[in-house]
Amino acid sequence: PEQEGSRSELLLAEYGCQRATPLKHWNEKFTNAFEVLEKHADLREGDNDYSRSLAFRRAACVLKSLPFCITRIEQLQNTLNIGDHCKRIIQEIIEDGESSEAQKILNDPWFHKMKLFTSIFGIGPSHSKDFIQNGWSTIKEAQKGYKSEDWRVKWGLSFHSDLTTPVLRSEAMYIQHIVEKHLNRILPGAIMTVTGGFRRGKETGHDVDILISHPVEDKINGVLPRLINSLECSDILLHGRWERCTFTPEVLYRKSKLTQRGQLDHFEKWIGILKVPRKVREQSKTDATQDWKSSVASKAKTHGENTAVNDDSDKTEDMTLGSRLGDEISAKSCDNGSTKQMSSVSNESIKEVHTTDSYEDKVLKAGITVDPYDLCKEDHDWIARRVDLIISPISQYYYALVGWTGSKQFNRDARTYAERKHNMMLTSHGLYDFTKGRSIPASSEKEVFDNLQLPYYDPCNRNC
Ligand code: DGT
Ligand code: MG
Repeated sequence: PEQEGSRSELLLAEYGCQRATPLKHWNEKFTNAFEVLEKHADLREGDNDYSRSLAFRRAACVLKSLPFCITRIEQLQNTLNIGDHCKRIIQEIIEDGESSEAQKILNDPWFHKMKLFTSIFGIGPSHSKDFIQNGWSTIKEAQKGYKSEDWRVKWGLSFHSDLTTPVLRSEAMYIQHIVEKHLNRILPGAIMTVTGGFRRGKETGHDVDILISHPVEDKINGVLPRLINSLECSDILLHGRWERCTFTPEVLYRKSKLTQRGQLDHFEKWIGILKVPRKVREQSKTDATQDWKSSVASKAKTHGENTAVNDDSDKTEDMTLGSRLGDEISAKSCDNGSTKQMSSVSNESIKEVHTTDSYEDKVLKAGITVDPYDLCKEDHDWIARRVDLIISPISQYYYALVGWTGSKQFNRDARTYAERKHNMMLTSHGLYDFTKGRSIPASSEKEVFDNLQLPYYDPCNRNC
């Protein structure tokens, strides 16, 4: 597509939440370098000092929202958030095609080891540094040498390969489809949305984030343990942890420090690991590519256009594909009686075992007997996938939807913007106006933006 406004010098708004930031943009050669620098600063400093990594992220965020490719540094003279250091890096990339500082990091074995170890679910920079101190440089060495009682680390180490293989959109849709079927049986009329990167248009992700609610305020109470129990009985659940809701009204106006990893919320949630049949992945790759190719080809033919920067023609294909595969696989597994092996998702095959235990007791016990270290040695026709299920009452749902859609930087900027510009506090639970001394409700995502006096940007333009 034509680059717009390449001749004009843009005065960009100060905060990322005030600008449209698409996934695909014009300045990848710069933002790729900034991503390396940001990651490096993040791994070095951790939560001690994230000002350096944030400076790179903010600069990248500005470049992502420019509707043209930077060719002269003067084009950035009116932009905020790009400091002298970042400008020097941009200048070097304009002249030499790459950043020597980013290249130096990419040639540093420490950086690669840190990236590898922090890719283990449950392992952060400080443990990774210990691993390197021990002289380890491979996952095998960490698996052999590190014993942890933390369930995330046990699963993260045993299923490292599965959990670091990017989740495809079709797999996310498959998981959505299954959770939806179980949920609808337990609570008809419940609403759920796949949020996170997939909602912003990403084709792959590291997990699947699902936000669940019900149009009637209190109806969602008590649903999550039943949902987990139902998934557990259908043998698609590997392991996870259920967290109770810790929300109190003070959460809405009690100021808490934003950390690098974001602000933790107080929703009831389940953080865990589900199985997805490998078939979903294998078939989707070929089918989705075919569907995508033919859809793009026919589009180009009829409209005489090429792929737009934000083309989402493949998403619908993959969504239907995910659900179709979900149904096909469940039908097959019921046919041949192998319901135990495959995720059984047809309504008839959803089993919920009622016992004298409370659902909470059942959920707390669920999966404890499975040892991931033994399980990972067997051959499987499934792949382990990280899933977050978040429960929100409808009164907080649209704030939760914005928060759980992200990106993290969009959230950070929106929260700082709310505080500095309007003396308000934005969280995933709501928006509190300190001047008026009350919280402001929202009954749509658009209303969240209106309440913040922000232009509405759809999720695919929140990729700061
Ligand atoms: P991915 O999964 O690698 O494609 O990336 P995202 O963007 O889906 O990131 P993820 O899955 O870590 O989180 C999804 C969004 O939800 C992210 O924009 C920030 C938000 N989020 C994550 N964890 C929390 C949390 O504990 N509390 C709140 N309020 N938001 C969170
Ligand atoms: Mg995610």
